Amino acid sequence: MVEWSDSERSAIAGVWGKLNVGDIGPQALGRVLIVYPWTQRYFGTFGDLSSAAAILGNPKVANHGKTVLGALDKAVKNLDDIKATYSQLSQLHCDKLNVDPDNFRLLADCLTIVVATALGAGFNPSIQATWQKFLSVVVAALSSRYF
Ligand code: HEG
Repeated sequence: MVEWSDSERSAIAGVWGKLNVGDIGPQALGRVLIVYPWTQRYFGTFGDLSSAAAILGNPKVANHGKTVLGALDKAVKNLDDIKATYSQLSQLHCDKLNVDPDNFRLLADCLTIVVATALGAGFNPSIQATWQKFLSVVVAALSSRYF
């Protein structure tokens, strides 16, 4: 069972409050598809992913990036029960979408880089530590159906 201190709770709420889902989501998913090109295999219906520019200009990537990041709002609002919050989403990725769960970690890492770029000096090491703890719990929850 994950424990969150008051300062961790406020750090997560603080980072989340500064993020623009419509901006950060597309950038994070775009980065995953560019940096780890094998992840493109899951998005065969998304059209042109043939270059970094194509990926970053692809409206389906942008939309899905918003969907993914939007889903993190549920985790932020249910910090004490992230596993149950994502049980259906984990089932979907495992049983229907057949997404390799290693990719959740890759997305989390790209998201952290995008968040660090957006927040600059405000994203100090202790905020980063808490943010990454939060994403680790999200990744574990999304992976729970697989194990
Ligand atoms: Mg997933 C669908 C959330 C990582 C591939 N993802 C979805 C949906 C949500 C979501 C909310 C829509 C579900 C629905 O239609 O009911 N995804 C989500 C989160 C994270 C994640 C929160 C990690 C933080 N997803 C992820 C990764 C991949 C992936 C790493 C593949 C590399 N997701 C994927 C695909 C779909 C979804 C292929 C279906 C997309 C579509 O066809 O529209």
